[in-house]
Amino acid sequence: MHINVRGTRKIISNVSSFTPRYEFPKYSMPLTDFKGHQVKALKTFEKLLPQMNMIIELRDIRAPLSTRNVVFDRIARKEHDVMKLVVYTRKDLMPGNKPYIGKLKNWHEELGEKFILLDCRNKTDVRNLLKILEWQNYELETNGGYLPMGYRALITGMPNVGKSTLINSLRTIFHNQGNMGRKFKKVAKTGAEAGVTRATSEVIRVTSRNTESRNEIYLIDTPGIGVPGRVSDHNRMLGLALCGSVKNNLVDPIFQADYLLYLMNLQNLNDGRTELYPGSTNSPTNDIYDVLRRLQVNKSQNEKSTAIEWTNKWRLHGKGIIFDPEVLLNNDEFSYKNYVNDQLEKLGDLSYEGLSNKLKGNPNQVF
Ligand SMILES: Nc1nc2c(ncn2[C@@H]2O[C@H](COP(=O)(O)OP(=O)(O)OP(=O)(O)O)[C@@H](O)[C@H]2O)c(=O)[nH]1
Ligand SMILES: [Mg+2]
Repeated sequence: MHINVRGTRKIISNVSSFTPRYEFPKYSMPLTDFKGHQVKALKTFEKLLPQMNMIIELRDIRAPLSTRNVVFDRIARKEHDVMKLVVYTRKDLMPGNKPYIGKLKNWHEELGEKFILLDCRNKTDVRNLLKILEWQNYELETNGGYLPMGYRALITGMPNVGKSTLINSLRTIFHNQGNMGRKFKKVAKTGAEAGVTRATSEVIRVTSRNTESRNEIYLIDTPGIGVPGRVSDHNRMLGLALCGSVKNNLVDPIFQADYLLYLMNLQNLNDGRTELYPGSTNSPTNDIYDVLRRLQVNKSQNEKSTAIEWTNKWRLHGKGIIFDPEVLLNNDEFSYKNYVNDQLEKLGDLSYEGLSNKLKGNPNQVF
């Protein structure tokens, strides 16, 4: 692997002797958080897909590779007519650098995938998504006529990426247009940890018939689907823990904090001006215990509680951090298409019986 570190010395001139780690150790941890209710949801998806006009797959903009689940590609493979749109969530926490978005554009062009970015809680962003759905609906209606079951979109994605929040926001727009009377309440339960939605929802209406369209638009909320162990690895598990896509108590908080430090030091190669942790620009370190000491505000805090507080802060509000080292390493040989094909190959055939049987043994085993 060739790692391009051009310009490093110039950017961090005052700490020219510091070299970040280019690899992260493989600490002992479970490599998956795949659950029984997710197998059930996958079976439901297969049944629902023929009725769908669009699949919307949500991914976290801070971890575009780790939150890309090839299980969804496998399921959609037979449904060539269903349009797919990738929605990167947490735009509000996105690194503010243009090259990053340029990289994403190139990646998605390689695969012919369409994507948009949004903050699921932001009305303007969510309205823009609604406009896309309305446009697709209009196109279908003009070409094929009336859809008796309405225009239907399945909202999918890994756990905690914002699926239910997005549906609630779309529903709020619908409500504010005066379509739902006074008794409006959130339709989908949301929460800051993985696995809040446990079952596939009934259809949720987000537009009404109007002069332009007779087809109403419906969404279906789904439980987040994790990756089976065979398409996971240590780095991915740590990245998913940092964005909240697996239960965060599954991975030791010190490992998570150390991984965050590893990523921050790599990120500083590209932009050494941001103080990502105390002393990251003037006295960077690869020693997590050193960082935890710098973060401790009083003596009553121990290393573990400091690590939990620090990683939680970045998971929920940390702006500008990227959780996938492949994005930060500037490896000239990295190809998104090859990455996805490699994941599909590792996944092999999706046998629900196989997945269910293995889950009966040990929920966190590698399979
Ligand atoms: N900063 C930020 N937070 C978001 C965004 N979208 C969702 N969240 C937060 O992320 C957390 C998870 O949101 P949910 O909507 O419950 O996620 P989900 O994908 O439905 O999760 P599961 O049902 O567990 O699969 C909540 O605390 C939301 O407030 C976003 O665009 N930006
Ligand atoms: Mg949900």
